Amino acid sequence: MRFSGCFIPTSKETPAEAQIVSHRLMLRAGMITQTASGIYSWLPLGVRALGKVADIVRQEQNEIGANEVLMSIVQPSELWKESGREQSYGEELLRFKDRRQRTLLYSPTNEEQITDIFRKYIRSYRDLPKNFYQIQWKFRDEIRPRFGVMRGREFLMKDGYSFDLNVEQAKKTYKNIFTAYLKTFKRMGLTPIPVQADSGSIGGDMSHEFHILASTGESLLYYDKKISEFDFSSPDVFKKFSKVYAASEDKHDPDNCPVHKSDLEQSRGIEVGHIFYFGTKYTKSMNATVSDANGNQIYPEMGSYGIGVSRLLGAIIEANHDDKGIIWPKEITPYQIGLINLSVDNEVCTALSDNVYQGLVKQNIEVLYDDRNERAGEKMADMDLIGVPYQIIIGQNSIANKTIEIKNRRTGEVSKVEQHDIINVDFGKINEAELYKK
Ligand code: P5A
Repeated sequence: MRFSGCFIPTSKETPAEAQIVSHRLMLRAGMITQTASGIYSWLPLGVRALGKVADIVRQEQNEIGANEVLMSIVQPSELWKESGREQSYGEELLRFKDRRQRTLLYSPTNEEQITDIFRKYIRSYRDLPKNFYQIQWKFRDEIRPRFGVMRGREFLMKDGYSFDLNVEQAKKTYKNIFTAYLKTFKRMGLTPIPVQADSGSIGGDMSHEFHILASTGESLLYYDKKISEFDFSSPDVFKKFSKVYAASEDKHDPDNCPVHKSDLEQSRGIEVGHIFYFGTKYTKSMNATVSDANGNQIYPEMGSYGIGVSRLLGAIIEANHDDKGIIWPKEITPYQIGLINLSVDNEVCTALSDNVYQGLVKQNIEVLYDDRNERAGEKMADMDLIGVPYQIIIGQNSIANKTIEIKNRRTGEVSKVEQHDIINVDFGKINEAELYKK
């Protein structure tokens, strides 16, 4: 994309309302703009990064055989009367009336709705297990929306729901999803810490949260310091992990903690995922049954599994930035390469930049080409703020020295690629694979 044709409203000003760095940078890089308290519109750069997060989540869900659905955002309140949550969910649940005075609600989560779909179609044990997910907008009328997309009222979630024939199978499903979550966050360049958690309004008796450590995190975590040596990529990670103590603030009981005080660490974290096993809570209350092998009607065992897709953008930026701006991990970056033409008035510079641009586009590399007629300093500052991992910088020096400069955004290191023929660029040296190999 040519920057001149993009809508990327960057800003030098530090927004007064933004208390944490990820919120400030998302606003300054022109990724999001506030619509109302806790409600944001996503601008083109934000949409691209959000899409990258969603793609990884989707691939890992498909990998474990989950079925993607897209449930309506608006639900009838009757479904929530059946489960009892219409009352218990409280003020966070946004309700409204349609023209026939029926009460509708904007989904904060969808356990009831998926159970309703399940009971309409699935009647036999032979159809189990089943695992569903969606990537869909939620609304929760949070009492204190803050930190931008971290705690919004409207936010994007991956919510998954599983149905199994018995407790044993359901626990196996839970463990598979636990493992898939670790892999999902790892692919985003993050180091997730799973902790035992409280089930809250979802209900149930087994629950884990996944956290990214950050001083700005809203949650307080307690864990055995051994966890820093833990190998989260081992195949039986759940079993191994169950032996190490790690708990959220709500779950941690200082009087009954199995870890000695001297071995107990305390840190703040951003909750990017939360999974629940709650058995028959919804299948029973909503009378969703299947027949078992003996022809008896039984209630399937359920779990639900959430990833904060929009919150993850905040968490990723909290973990990857410096005083100049964002430093995207390559898996999430909205563009793989930034190309800056420092002298648009110089014909040779522009011809060279255009050539490089077209060459990269031909290789299907997502490139943001700053062809704007702006001051060099401004263009470099914008590219640093936006945080594209590699910048190709072309200016009068490139012509004089027959070199193209490639800057690594994270290290600031500049490497020079020599060109024998300055206009006909040798892309062997500046393609994406070469750059990211370093
Ligand atoms: C699990 C999926 C649930 O809602 N029902 C369906 C279960 N769990 S949860 O913990 O309440 O939410 C799942 C994840 O969504 C993110 N999240 C938020 N992100 C931004 N703003 C919010 N206000 C917000 N609330 C929850 C979190 O990442 C959470 O782990």
